[in-house]
Amino acid sequence: MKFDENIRNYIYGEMEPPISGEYIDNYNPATGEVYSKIPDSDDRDVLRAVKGAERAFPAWSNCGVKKRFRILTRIADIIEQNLESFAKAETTDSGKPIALSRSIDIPRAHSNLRFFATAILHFASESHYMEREAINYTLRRPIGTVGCISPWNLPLYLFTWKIAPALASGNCVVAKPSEITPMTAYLLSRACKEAGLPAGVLNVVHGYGHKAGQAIVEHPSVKAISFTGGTETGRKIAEIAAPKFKKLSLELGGKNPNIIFADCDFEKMMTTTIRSSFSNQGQICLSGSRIFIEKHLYTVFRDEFVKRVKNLTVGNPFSDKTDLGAVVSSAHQSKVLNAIDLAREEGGQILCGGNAVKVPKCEKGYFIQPTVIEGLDAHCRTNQTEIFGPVVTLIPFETEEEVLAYANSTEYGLSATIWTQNISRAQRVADKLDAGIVWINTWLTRDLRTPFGGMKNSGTGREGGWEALRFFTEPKNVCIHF
Ligand code: TXE
Repeated sequence: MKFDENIRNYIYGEMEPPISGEYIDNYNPATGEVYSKIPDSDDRDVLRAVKGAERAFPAWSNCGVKKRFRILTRIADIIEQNLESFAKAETTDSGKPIALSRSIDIPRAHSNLRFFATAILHFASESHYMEREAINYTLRRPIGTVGCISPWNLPLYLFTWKIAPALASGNCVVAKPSEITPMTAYLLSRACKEAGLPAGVLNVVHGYGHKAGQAIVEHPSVKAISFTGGTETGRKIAEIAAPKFKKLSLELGGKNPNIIFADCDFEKMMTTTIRSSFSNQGQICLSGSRIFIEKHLYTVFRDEFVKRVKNLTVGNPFSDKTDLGAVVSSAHQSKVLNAIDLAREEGGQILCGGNAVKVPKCEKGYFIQPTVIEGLDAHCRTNQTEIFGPVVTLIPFETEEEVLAYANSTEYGLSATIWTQNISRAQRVADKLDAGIVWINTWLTRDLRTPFGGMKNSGTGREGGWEALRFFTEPKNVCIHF
């Protein structure tokens, strides 16, 4: 599959230019150069996509789960067979190391499709028996046309995480990937054509969030929105969707605590904490950006952690030696560097990193050194705001109560990690954390059946497993009197 070409929308089974005829530059973040063009779509393209979805819905929602299973599995096979092209496209578009695209992003994309293709074969609804009087059974039918809007940090991974359950449960989808990383969603639309997905079942409209994205949210025929992205964007989407009574699933930002007790398995904790801090340049909503360390381990932890972070290689994303590639855009690089400046102003000491990096042959790319900061209060802005880059802070603590108060002090509540060999303490702390996902002695171990999402300003609703299939279906109770 070729990926270095101009992108088209995928509407009612056809690859189409935007009605405006306008395009957005698509940058390679490692070189700072424009390498393709993205349709600058608007409400007219969205309208065509919604009409296409509405035409396709009666047949798709009634074709039977086996047919949907077969087609979604075929799309998964095509992605898997073209893993290398998809991985190259993902790395070129996002700046992430190629090893990550090959081993995580693209395999997870075909797993998402297979997971929900098979899940729908097993999906069942409930019945409620009223002794000798009546029986209720719950029908779960697809909603109709639904909107899926995804971000740039895990482009195809999160795009498929939304569209797979939506399609498997019989909906037709109008989807928009991030305008910053649209290429693999475009390749996916070509894979859908090849796999024989009927026209209009999936429509991919490219373009800006405030234009194409907002038009999807506003359209009265789009009955549910599944969104992953920034908390402010989530708020805007909720403001538009709530008065129209649309179903909403919002997966937003995080400022996740990584809580390290002195009795942890030190080596396992250390290697995992390097990953949870800097994988994907720290641009993962589940990254453990606030590291809390029990006081009498603090110095040992800090010295070893900083030593290992200094050994990480920031480099060309296509090199196998690279640990951290480029951050996703010039604007995002400035945002992260400004956050590091704020940490300095707030009195933080930069133990390593703190600056942009010039990478040979990628001099115009958007690279940042992995950055470790200490000496900041848990309540300062640096420790309360999502940075979404290769930046972590270290904070010592003495008691469980103290660290729980720090951990729960932000507006977010997405995930948390606990490191301890004490099983009672692990469960006590897990129980009291305000987080939708808690990992004990691990990070990012994912079972696709589990509920995924956050508390507080990290979002509403849960994705994954039955939760996603329930979100994308409308329950109807039928009561039969004896
Ligand atoms: O994301 P946006 P941004 C966080 C992270 C980052 C910040 C901002 O802190 O620095 O959010 O990132 C579409 N109506 N996360 O601004 O804008 C947009 O086109 C409808 C956390 O780049 O939220 C894209 O497809 N759609 C996060 C998607 O929303 C709109 C991942 C996400 O972009 C829209 C990414 C609108 N009005 C950033 N405005 C996570 N939870 O993993 C934008 N969009």
